[in-house]
Amino acid sequence: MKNHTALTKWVEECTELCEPNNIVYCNGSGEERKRLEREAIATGELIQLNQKKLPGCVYHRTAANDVARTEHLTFICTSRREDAGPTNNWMNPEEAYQKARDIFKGSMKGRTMYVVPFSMGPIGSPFSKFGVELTDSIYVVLNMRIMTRIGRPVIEALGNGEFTKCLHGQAERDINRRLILQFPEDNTIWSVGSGYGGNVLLGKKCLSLRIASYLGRNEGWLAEHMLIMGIQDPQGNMTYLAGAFPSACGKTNLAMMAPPPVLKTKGFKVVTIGDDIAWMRTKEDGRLWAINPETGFFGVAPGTNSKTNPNAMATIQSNTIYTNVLLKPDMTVWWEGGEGLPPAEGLDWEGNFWKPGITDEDGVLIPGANPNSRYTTPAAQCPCIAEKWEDPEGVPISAIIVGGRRASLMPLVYESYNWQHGVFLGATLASERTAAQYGRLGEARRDPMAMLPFCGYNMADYFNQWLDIGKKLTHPPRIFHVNWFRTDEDGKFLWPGFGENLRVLDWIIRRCQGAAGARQTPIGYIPTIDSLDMEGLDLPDGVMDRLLSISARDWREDLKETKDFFDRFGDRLPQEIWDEYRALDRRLDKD
Ligand code: O2Y
Ligand code: MN
Repeated sequence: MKNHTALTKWVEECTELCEPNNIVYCNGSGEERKRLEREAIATGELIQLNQKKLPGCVYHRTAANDVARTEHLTFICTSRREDAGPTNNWMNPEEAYQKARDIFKGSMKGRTMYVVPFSMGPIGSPFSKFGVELTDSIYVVLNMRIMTRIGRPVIEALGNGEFTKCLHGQAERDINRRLILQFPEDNTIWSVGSGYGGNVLLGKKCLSLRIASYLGRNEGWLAEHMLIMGIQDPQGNMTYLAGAFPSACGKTNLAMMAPPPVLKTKGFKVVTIGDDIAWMRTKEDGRLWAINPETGFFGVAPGTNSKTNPNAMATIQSNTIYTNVLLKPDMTVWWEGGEGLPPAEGLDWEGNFWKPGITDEDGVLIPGANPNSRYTTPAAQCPCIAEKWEDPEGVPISAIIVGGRRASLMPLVYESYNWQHGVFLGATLASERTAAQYGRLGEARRDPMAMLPFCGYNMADYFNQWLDIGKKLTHPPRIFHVNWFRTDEDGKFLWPGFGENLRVLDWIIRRCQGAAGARQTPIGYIPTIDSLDMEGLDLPDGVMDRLLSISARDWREDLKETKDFFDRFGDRLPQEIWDEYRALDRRLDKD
């Protein structure tokens, strides 16, 4: 590592700024993991869990003000504001470096700075990118070794080559002195003042989405907030799908879904390639190929149990880092919506005594686990991990699915007319906020391709990038929109979701094979009722009709919001997107 002159110089500069007492170059070995865990357990940064019941698992709590990504403190720092676009927070690079420098200055005094070389994507794959994260947090190092490929093999492959410079410091972990800064023009990330999740595991959202989307634009590929899964049909054909869903829409559950018994008996099998990020390239065969650049899952714990996600439950039984969940007296863990009944007592995510029904001074129930508590777990341990999940060539994508939480408007599933119309579906994607997110509950937030918080450049140019990629594809994936969250008058979900979603994916796959029926509507192709395999699922009469219905009046209302959103991009919005907008308007008028 010390032979890489640019790397050495940068480590020296960061050392001068942060003033750590020690520098440790990580080699990624098992020995190193054990040593770091021991050190962190000794200082209380980590708590060792019950090694009989949860071998290799540890527990961590973050500061109470540091439990989720902080979008309002996240900036794209480009020389020109318009290159970040109207949907990103922007800061001038010089100002951003100066502000962060003031917080980083001397912040690692008395601490160790770890140097973590990592690869996003299999080492040696044409898709992959290198990064080096400097951090003063053992928790971050241990998470990075699960979520990415780290250490000696990376350094050997990196040689003297390009890498993303990622500097992370916890500093005071004060929300008023926290900044998550992406400098796409410098291939650099600076994150200071946080110790949690997407803010600090810099290979994830910061590199694999914000920086990578910018690199992808310049190099002609796509970095997307998408799961990748494979579905084997009863004839034995494997079809790969990529899916963009905003945070809190169940991407991990979908990526690892267990087929319902009837479909399993028929021979359906689901395999997982990734649950959060897809890097996609066109190849000479005219198809779109994708890899998951990560090696682990950083999943939300609450709501995860052996009914909602048996594969995730099996994965997290060993070698997992649990963050901000409830700690049980037997040194195992629990969370709301988790396995079995709540324990009689425990320590909550803030370390306070907890028992079921305990309330605060205003009578509000106190949860045992933070709603955004997480597990970090190796993908290789997942029982349904795909054989090809680390294939350096990736997998060919036949269908792209986009979807959000919509109580009304959006049918269960519909298919776009073609690639350009599909890009319009992605560009107009919206999702209603849940209690776990900032903003007004139930309000639909526009979240194009689920990339709103993650696009490293102007989203108008991003739509153009999608259109350009389409021009290179002779066999483009078909693009679909799904909505698992449509409700009745009482707010109850009409569709059972989870494993039953496979019925919709089966229809999507058969559409790709030209073998499923559909009716043409103003918004796209909607399944005919008899084209979905509903065997073994007895929904009340009329429910399927409601799930597949559309209201031209509601769609016209929605078009007004789409226009307001698109107007924000001014002249930069591609003409093709306006063409699709007008074509939909016309089709709705004719209806
Ligand atoms: O709150 C955080 O820091 C994590 S956010 C996250 C983690 C894993 C996968 N996706 C997300 C997301 O917000 O999309
Ligand atoms: Mn995500």
